[in-house]
Amino acid sequence: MTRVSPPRAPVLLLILAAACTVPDEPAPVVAEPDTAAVDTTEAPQPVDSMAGIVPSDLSVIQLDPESDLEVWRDRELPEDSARTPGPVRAGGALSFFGLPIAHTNEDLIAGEVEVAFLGAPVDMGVGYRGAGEGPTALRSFRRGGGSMETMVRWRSELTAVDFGNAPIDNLSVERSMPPIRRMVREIAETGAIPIIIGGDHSIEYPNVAGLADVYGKENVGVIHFDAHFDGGDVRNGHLISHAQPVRRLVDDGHVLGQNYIQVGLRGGWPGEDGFEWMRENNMRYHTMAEIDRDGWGAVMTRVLNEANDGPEHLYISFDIDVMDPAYTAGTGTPVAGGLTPREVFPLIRGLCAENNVVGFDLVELNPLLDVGYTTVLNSKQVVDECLTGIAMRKKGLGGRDYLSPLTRRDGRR
Ligand SMILES: [Mn+2]
Repeated sequence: MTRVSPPRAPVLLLILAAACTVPDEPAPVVAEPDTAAVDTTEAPQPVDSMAGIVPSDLSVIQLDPESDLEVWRDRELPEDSARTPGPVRAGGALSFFGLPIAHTNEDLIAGEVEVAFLGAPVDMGVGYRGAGEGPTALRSFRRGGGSMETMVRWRSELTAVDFGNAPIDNLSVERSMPPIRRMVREIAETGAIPIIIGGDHSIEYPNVAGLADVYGKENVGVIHFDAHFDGGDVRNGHLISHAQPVRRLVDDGHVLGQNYIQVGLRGGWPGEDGFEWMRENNMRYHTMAEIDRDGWGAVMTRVLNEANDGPEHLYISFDIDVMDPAYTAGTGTPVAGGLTPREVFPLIRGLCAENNVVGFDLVELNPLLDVGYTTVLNSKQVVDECLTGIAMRKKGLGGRDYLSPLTRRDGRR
């Protein structure tokens, strides 16, 4: 095909003419404004503090209403209609724990899948790049999945798959929420447990809302591990970010406040307003101050008992920054003075062993900041412990204190 070139000669002539101009004419004199001539009879104009910074009629640039906003409508799915539905072996492709890959909910159903991993690579909600790389970093662990403590190997007990990533909008946290919610709902509708790997904490909102779509509003309780309370109010017009999922879930009625349990809060946020909002909504929380005063054992027992005292379905949201930065440098908003792996792992295992866990997320893992790979390692282990707990429950070994007789000292007798 012949491309027709636009005529260029007049443009070249103009450039040449400009370059050949001899600057011998005097510069035009700019008249000084005559202050005496200002018309003072004119009505005073309203003060606009943003004048000169942004045009007052375009302070927010809207999305193009003519464009197709359903960017997530179609995931890239295999078009092989002859393929028999069911999970496909990863065959060396990176997948969570090297698990088989499922593309469609038909695959989940045909494979009688019990646990489906979903990557949700959102990092606009933290305002800093890197958390979006969390799913890829965790997929770099192709093995794992054993527990000396319980002698339960969840990979043998549970049918688990990697369901791929949610198709998010890399330019908008708001528009990334619906596809995640839809995919979580798709997984839960088959009866499988979604394990969502973030991504920043904004994804907790579509995760829990998607489960509430399936199990009913107020029918899911949440245990939220985090250094931060994430119940932030509207900010610059934004109703969702990694600081706001709890506010959204409670305000939108997906979770009843009394069924929302926070663990590990510390540092400077929230102030009095945030704590008063949590109290108004009858939320339960366990700060690091409480843990320091009463000891981890006592608080861990409280959390386990409170998890039993709620709806039939339990969701766990695990922000890796609940752990001390000594173990988790690779996260966007670290706060000193957090939990240790020794405190976290048995509690996660016990919660998942004792309760009907219908979903779990691991968020705020930022591998780009992960000095020494420790955050990826600890993130992987948190997920591992939950799956061990789920497998224990399936085997009837449920119990917060269960240890294999082989691992206990008295087991030698
Ligand atoms: Mn968080």
